[in-house]
Amino acid sequence: MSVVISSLSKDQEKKLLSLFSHAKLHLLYKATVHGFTAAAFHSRCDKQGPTIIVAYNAAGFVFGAYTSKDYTQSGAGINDEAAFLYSIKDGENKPLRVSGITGQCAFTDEGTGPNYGALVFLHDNQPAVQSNPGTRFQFQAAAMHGDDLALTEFEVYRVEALGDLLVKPWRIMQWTAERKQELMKFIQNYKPDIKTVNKPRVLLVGPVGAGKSSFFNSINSAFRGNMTLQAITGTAGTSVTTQFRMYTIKAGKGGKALPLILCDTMGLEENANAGLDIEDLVSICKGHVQDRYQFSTCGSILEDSPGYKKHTTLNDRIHCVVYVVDTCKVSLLTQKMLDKFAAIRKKTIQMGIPQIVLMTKVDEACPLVAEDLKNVYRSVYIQKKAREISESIGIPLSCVLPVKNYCEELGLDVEIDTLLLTAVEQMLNYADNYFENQITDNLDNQPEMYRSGDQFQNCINSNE
Ligand SMILES: Nc1nc2c(ncn2[C@@H]2O[C@H](COP(=O)(O)OP(=O)(O)OP(=O)(O)O)[C@@H](O)[C@H]2O)c(=O)[nH]1
Ligand SMILES: [Mg+2]
Repeated sequence: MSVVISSLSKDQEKKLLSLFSHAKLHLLYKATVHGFTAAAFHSRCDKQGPTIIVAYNAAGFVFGAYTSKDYTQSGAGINDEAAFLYSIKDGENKPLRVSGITGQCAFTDEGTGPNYGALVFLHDNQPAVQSNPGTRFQFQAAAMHGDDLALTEFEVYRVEALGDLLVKPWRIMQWTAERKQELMKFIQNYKPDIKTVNKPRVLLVGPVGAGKSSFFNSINSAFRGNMTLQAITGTAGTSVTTQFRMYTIKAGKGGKALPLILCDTMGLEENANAGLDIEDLVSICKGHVQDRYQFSTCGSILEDSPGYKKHTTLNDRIHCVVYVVDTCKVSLLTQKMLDKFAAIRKKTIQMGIPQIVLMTKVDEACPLVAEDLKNVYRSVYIQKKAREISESIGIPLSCVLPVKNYCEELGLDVEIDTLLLTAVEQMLNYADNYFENQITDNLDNQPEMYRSGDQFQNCINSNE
């Protein structure tokens, strides 16, 4: 099968792409190969989503039409505010871009060649265009196509958005200093619903280099008010973190410890005997592994191993598991790694622990987010990655939280903090769900478990 090659020069393609914010072109149809007929056009271009027509003439013009809508041969006039006609002429830097006349439809979706009123392509199933400036689109014929209506080539490309911004963010955030303060207050004043737990324990699990240790450092920095590097971070072939660490965070230097323990682990590796061991992870979740336990590649922690805690209470257990994943690598997760996630998920579900996904490095993943972190919930690319990871790990999209860790900054940033603290808020909310389940399970046996006088106690009393 021969490969169909685009007739666009590098310069023409660059100019064409400059009409979009971040897009990729996929050639669908080329008339000199597939035929200058409406039928050939429809067989390859119908129901392809956003497309752009690229017509060439001997006068050196490359011109055509973009629509964000499907061609379906419905016979109807199609309204499309995003549609435009354009022209690129050799020697001119900026493409001509013509929007539709307000209130008029962009094209007639019929079985003929694409009919934009002012430009009708493949007119009479010929390598020709009919030009009627003023019908739906207004332009100077000489500027659009140099009055040369015979086509030397005619192509249609699918336009795939790479990193466009959604008009409406898929999650609403307030990026203000007040919101950051509100989140800090919520975290500082948080109290588990259950008496027997002092501080919820949140476990960070994920592939090597995903940003687990950096997340702790970032939260620590946000509360300390300056950059901290308590956990060692960086890149190496294997996990930089080799010890199990349980970190407490202080509200300011010398301040009170927050009601939260972030547990950092060695990175996951896809090979069976490398990286964090699943049996170790189960022991951690059950509270048997003590702070600073040195992970071993020779085997999992045993009852008589140093650092093994035999007798545990609910307080020692993990109350929320956070899968930390690098956004740039979401599509690159191998089946072996996904299988590891699935095995961990199965164990944590059995233990009834809530789970969420932290998608780190959103700044590296999308240039629009690197430019402005407030774009994180407007970036089509980040949304796509969040959906992808939600599906591949099997965790609802509502439990996927994109973040940017501190890695090169010298000072704090309200927007970075807001995103990070929102993730912690969610972790505490999910830990609460775990406690609520414990309370329900123990309702008849241990009523003294509840924190008296709080909202939850009132709720239980009113149901009695
Ligand atoms: N740009 C960017 N870099 C990040 C982000 N988070 C982490 N990094 C960088 O990614 C690298 C790895 O981060 P770590 O926090 O050490 O990753 P880890 O998951 O603890 O890795 P192991 O302990 O080796 O398993 C470091 O160089 C960090 O600076 C982020 O959100 N954005
Ligand atoms: Mg680490």
